[in-house]
Amino acid sequence: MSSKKRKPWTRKEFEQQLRAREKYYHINHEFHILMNSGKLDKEAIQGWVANRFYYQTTIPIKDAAILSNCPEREVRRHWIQRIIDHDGVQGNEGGIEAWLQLGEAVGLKRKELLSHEHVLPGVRFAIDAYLNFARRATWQEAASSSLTELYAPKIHQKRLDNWPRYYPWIKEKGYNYFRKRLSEARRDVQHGLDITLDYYKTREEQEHALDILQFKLDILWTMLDCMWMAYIEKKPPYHNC
Ligand code: AHQ
Repeated sequence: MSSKKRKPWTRKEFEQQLRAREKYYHINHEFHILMNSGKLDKEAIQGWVANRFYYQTTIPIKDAAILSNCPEREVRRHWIQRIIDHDGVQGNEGGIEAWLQLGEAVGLKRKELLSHEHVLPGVRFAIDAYLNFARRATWQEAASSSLTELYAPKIHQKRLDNWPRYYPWIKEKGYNYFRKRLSEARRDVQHGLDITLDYYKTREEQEHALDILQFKLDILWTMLDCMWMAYIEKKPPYHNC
């Protein structure tokens, strides 16, 4: 029966459907499985940090796109905190600075991250697709696409639990970002979840929300596929040209 005819999920059922997509979260990608079992070499860790920096710097621009599409002051005054968390304010330098510290902690220079010189083409395409989606989608749809963070606290905790043991060469200051995100992700996700559970009414709309979440899961998974080719297979684009 088409989703047009099926009755909408209850609020609880809808949330369960969103949470059930955790099985596709990139914590299950073999790149992260190798990472969290100590099997990545230094180049792979550095490559991941440098490529993810492009994602981190895109997040506040993505969130500003959502704000620019959102006419509701009540929503904007909450959502704007995400930009502050990443860009920082006087005296609290924020997540992008913390990620630069992570870069230095794994032996990269700040300018290597800021130049995005190590960003793989496929990683750039995936991240740019996320930004362009947020620019043209409704602000509610773009808010829903951030709900992969429902599953994020676990992934930050895994890094904090495993990296010091497996990668003793990484300087301790690099872990500040993951610690910071543990609490920020939980707060952000509650707001994104409330928007999502309120906005999609019919079953068809609810299924559309799941498609948006899957689109974002695909972005995160694809980023790691590109890093796998480059840093595990040692076959970056044009390696044999
Ligand atoms: O560090 C991350 C972060 O700041 C965000 C913002 C949020 C969004 O708006 O899409 N998603 C997100 C994520 C961060 N870290 C990722 C990781 O694996 O460390 C997870 C990622 C997410 O789950 O979307």
